[in-house]
Amino acid sequence: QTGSEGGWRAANTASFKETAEQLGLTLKFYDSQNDLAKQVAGFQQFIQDPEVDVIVMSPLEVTGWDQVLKDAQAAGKPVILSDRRIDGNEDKYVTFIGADFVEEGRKAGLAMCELLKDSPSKNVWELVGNVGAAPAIDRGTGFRETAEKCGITITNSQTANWSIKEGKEVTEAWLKQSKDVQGIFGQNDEMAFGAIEALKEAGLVPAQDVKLISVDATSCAFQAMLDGTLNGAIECNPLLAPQVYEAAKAALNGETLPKWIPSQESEFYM
Ligand code: GZL
Repeated sequence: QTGSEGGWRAANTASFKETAEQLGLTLKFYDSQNDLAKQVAGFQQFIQDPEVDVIVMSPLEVTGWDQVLKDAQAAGKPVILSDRRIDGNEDKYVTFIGADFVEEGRKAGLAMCELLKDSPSKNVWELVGNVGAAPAIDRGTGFRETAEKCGITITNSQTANWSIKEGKEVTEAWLKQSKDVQGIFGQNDEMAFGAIEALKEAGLVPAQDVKLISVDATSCAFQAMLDGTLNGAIECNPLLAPQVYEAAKAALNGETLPKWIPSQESEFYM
């Protein structure tokens, strides 16, 4: 697992632990503490571990996997990517089970266009996840595809590493430079929550003076929409374990699977 950076990750980890128990599987869990070198080391540990039959990974970044995937293949251990994709190496993993992050970005852009349709100015700030992570790269791509079509200008974009703390710090710094912002796109809920705190402290009314859209739709996002501080949340489904364990069983039975099994998701508005 990547680590424990927020609500989405907690739900994703719970899905794996609870479903393993229900299915009578032995789950060995390695927390990479959001450190790529640690995640590679954990991967190698599982390759060496004679009790491990299948390796499931949520890759922190899209690159850095060539060697360990070769080693896993040589060791005859099927690899399943959960949650996040990687670049290339399609012949070295069984399947990727996770969301279409580009589509999530497109949906966020369309939602922001709708929120700003009567606004003469359409300056939007983007809080980006971990640099190098598939959801960060792809949500940014999708958002630009649709937001720029309705006249939105992204006047600030910077990583806040999926966290409330950095989402607040980055937004505070931007507000010191200018308050000419009509929307903020948080690539996950936690960074949007940080922005909401910063807006309030700067005397701006979140979801009114400045519209906010985030991705994940964790329970806290629903609370923020009920509180009237978040305009909308694009769902990213963390409950992937049932599909992943099904794919693991199929892989051990020598079945061929599609290279990508998209997770099912929707969007929710205040
Ligand atoms: C998305 C997942 C992302 C979430 C963030 O599938 O990888 O990682 O959107 C989490 O909240 O940090």
